Amino acid sequence: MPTVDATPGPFSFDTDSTVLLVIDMQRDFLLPGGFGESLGNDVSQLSRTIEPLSTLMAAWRAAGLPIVHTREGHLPDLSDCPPAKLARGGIGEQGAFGRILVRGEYGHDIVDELAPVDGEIVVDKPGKGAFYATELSGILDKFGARRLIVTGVTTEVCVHTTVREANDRGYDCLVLADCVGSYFPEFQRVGLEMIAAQGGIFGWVADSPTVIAALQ
Ligand code: C5J
Repeated sequence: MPTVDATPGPFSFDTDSTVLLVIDMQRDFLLPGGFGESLGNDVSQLSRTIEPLSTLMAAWRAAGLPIVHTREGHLPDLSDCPPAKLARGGIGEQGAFGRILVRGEYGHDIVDELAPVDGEIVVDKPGKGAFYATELSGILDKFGARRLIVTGVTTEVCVHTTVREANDRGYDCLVLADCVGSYFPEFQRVGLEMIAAQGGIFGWVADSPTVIAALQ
């Protein structure tokens, strides 16, 4: 069984029950000119994850293992947008890459470098967590998943919300520090520490090269 040197301790995973989850690697969060940058954020803090994640995805695909992607966004009429999120503004407004976080718009889709390949599942989610109002649980059941390798953005928002709930649902989650990103370096550091604190209160943390090495 592949084993990764992780914090707070080794993380072992069966290749037939582990899914690579890629959270919200969307143009509007990652690209200069997108929604994230329009809020004053430094998108380079997120885009640094693209290269290591692309390398990991290639190794994961070469091993024949499943990848599930998520995208945060809404129906064009915004009827699925949680009211508090809608009230804060931005969602559905015209941005540089189309209507912000609306399905079908250019900015809502995944960056070119990490585009899903044929057969990979993309879960559209209206909330921060990937389980809320989505079919993710059933998809993971079909894969027989018990463990998740978690990547994507942003560390303290959609990654944290998803990993916390996944942990409650019984999945062991390994979060890859070089493949998750926050606009705020302090949130990145503390967000990762929070996952693995107290003996791994809701997960494990490692870097992607250790996972790739474990797959060899
Ligand atoms: C945010 C996300 N940060 N994918 N979304 O609004 O983390």
